Amino acid sequence: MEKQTFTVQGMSCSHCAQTIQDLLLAIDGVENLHIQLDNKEVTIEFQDHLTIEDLNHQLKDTHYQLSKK
Ligand SMILES: [Cu+2]
Repeated sequence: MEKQTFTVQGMSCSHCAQTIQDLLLAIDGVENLHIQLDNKEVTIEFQDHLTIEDLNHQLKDTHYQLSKK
């Protein structure tokens, strides 16, 4: 299990945060997450087989993007 914090580009309000949370939690292997809207960050607990590319693939139809801190 990995626990990593990413910067979230494009997240500006609680609606964004909810959308991002729903999309990321729908990924098989994402176990838990915590969004800090003020810092534009998300901390994600996920299975080792997942990469940041997998996480961003789930966001590909949105204007949100994760980047490593
Ligand atoms: Cu928003």
